Amino acid sequence: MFAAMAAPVNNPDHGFCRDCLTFQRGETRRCERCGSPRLARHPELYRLHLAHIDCDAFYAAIEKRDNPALKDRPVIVGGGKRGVVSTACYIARIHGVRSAMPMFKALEACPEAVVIPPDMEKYVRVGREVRALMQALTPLVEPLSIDEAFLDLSGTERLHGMPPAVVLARFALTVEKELGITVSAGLSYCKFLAKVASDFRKPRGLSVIGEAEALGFLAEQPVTLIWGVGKAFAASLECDGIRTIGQLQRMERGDLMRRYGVMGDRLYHLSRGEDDRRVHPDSDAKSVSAETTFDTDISAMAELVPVLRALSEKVSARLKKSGIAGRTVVLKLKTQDFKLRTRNRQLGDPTRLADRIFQTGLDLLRRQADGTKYRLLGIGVSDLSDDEKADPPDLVDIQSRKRALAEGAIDTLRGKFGKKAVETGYTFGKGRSANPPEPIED
Ligand code: DCP
Ligand code: MG
Repeated sequence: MFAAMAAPVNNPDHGFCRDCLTFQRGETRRCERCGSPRLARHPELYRLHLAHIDCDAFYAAIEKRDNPALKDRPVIVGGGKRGVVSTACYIARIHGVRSAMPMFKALEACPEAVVIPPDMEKYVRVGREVRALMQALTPLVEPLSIDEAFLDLSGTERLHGMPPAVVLARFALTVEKELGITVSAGLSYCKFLAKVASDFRKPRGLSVIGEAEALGFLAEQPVTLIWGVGKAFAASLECDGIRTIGQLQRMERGDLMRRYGVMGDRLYHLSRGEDDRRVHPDSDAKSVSAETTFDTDISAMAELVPVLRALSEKVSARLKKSGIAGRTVVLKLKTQDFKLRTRNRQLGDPTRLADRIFQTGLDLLRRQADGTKYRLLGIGVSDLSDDEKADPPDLVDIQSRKRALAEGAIDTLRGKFGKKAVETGYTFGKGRSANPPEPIED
């Protein structure tokens, strides 16, 4: 195995085999150990850490796995109400079948194709299994759709005993063995190029775009490669005589921004291979929340408040860990007779602070504390975004500014000495209710 071998160096000759994961010393075209031609070689192979993984012909691959008689036949998944192709296997693609094509056209192109109606429940289940395997590699997994995700593998080399490139190749083998489908992966230094790379040699591809080659590689590509440049925008660029990314590289930022606004800024940076977007785990979540069901129903504020505080802290910890924030605070209550009450409040800015979530929730809770007995209490935030614009200093409310500072200090202490190191006045000494049972989180 890889771990047992000499540490790889950044030498273009020192690749590894994608089938047996053996480190290659020479420049042979086939693996020195197993003879496989699937060798990964690149000058920056062992330096890059940002990956994008995308399953190959996802729905069709699952159908083939579940019915081996379809293995060598062209398979189209689709039909149903919309009458279009969801996806086609790579054999059907040779005949020209593509996603989103009307089914009658697809069958004109490939009359011998086997058409299978989609089984979404099954695809969602397999999508989750793929994701679970990704999450075993790093907590920094940002799903983009049912079959693809970004992974930030920086700092995982010690954990896995091998560099990210080899971790990716091993992951592809594991998915094939355990789930019976194949994936393609792209490895680079930023999201934009990792995603471009994963699409490069599908199916079963592993492609690398290094920093040194980024500019040259991009210069040759059409503008449509840039994330956000669809058909309509490409047409307006074409009107201005711009077809390749190379042309964008020669333009000034101010000029691009004057012509295309915010998009001009994106064109400027991405055309130069500059993309500092981080990998945000779970950013597809619509909300982050925590809730708890009481052993016995509760109506008294004095008992509800510490639970609300503890739950707010859980929500906040999750937001902070994921680098996201929410703009709407949602309070959830279930009455003794199982009636659900949810109350929302939108804030001026997104928040990730336990105290703001708690104070807002508290205000909402007070209005519901009318003697009704509750069996469940939950708090959460929705309207999620990046945490960049979260919690700007409040120039008017000095108290809230002080509390935000205190929370920063508490976070630091908990980071150093563990979660229980600091308890706030709301939860301190409240025993069981200060630590509600493991909350259910969205
Ligand atoms: N999908 C769909 N309609 C589309 C595009 C995709 O229903 N217009 C579904 C079917 C695909 C799945 O989403 O299997 C994943 O989308 P991809 O774009 O990743 O396509 P595939 O995985 O099928 O193929 P590829 O090998 O190109 O990734
Ligand atoms: Mg796919």
